[in-house]
Amino acid sequence: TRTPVNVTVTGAAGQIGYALLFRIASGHLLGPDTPVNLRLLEITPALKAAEGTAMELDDCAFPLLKGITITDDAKTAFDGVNVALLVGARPRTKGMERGDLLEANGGIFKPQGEAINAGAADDVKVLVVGNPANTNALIAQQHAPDVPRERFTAMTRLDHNRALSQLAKKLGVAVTDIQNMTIWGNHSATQYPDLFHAEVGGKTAAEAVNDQAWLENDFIPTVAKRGAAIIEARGASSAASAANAAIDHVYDWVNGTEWTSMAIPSDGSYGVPEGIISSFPVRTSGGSYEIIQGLEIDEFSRARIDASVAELVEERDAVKALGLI
Ligand code: NAX
Repeated sequence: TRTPVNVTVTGAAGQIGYALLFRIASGHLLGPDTPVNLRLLEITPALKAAEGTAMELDDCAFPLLKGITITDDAKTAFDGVNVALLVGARPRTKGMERGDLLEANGGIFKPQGEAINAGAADDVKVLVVGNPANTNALIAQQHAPDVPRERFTAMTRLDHNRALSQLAKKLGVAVTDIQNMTIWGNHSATQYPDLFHAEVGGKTAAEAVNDQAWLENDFIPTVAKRGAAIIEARGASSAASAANAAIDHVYDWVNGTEWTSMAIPSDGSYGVPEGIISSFPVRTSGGSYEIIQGLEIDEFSRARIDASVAELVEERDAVKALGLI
């Protein structure tokens, strides 16, 4: 029997947490042969709700679930952690300036980065879901100097999956008929879902669609603003689909895939300034990832990537000015 993997979920009592924990415990995060210990980190007032979720996890009698710890102490939550899913964050509320938002999140992701630095297992992998995800990941990373920097990633997999689904609908094909989808840049409205390298039936997706107006005026904004459309329709933000994307992100990172999208610390590839956490096309294998190199970037894609990267540079400069990194 294998040693259980320690998986920490922050914001465990939130709506993504509720959609995520049961899938982790049933084996969808790491596969059907890997037992897990769950660590639920919440703020003190939400501990009771987290206990309620833990009661339901017990009631599932999941064969792979070996233990549950519930805590409001980051040190306890991240002690020995192998997979850290940082979901809890401070949402933007009415009248809040960007500086306030970044500062509030700095107050969450700085101590969590420090706790990961202090206690995480050598093989720790971190996925930041809580928004602004890319910059929150950067803050946590900067406070965990002993952890290899590439272990800090942020989630653009939901955007990636949204792009697959929108394209499949447009072309009347299955999502499995599409290869090599990429989201570039920030998980925000400036993100760039790229159809010039995605492939369908031996053509690029852009060729298969053959409709630049749709690509520019329909596809890109639909993917980029899908979160707002979900809120409008559901009266609450994406939860199950976000949890599903987090599962996909970690599963593929651990188990390997030929091509997916992950926001990762830039090594300078494709003109993205080194150090910022930006989404790239990646290949994963043996628990690590590499940026897919050698793609030709035309003028249209260049401008879109540059715009999203410029936003990330601004966010980085803002958290630097606030003394958060
Ligand atoms: P909820 O408000 O339902 O849950 C958040 C939970 O985090 C709450 O239970 C809160 O008590 C907890 N929390 C706050 N501060 C904490 C701290 N310091 N330590 C531990 N827990 C803390 O939000 P939910 O809908 O679950 O969304 C969570 C985050 O995901 C938000 O920041 C949201 O913006 C972000 N999203 C990111 C997406 C992505 O693709 N990267 C998509 C979905 C989602 O919008």
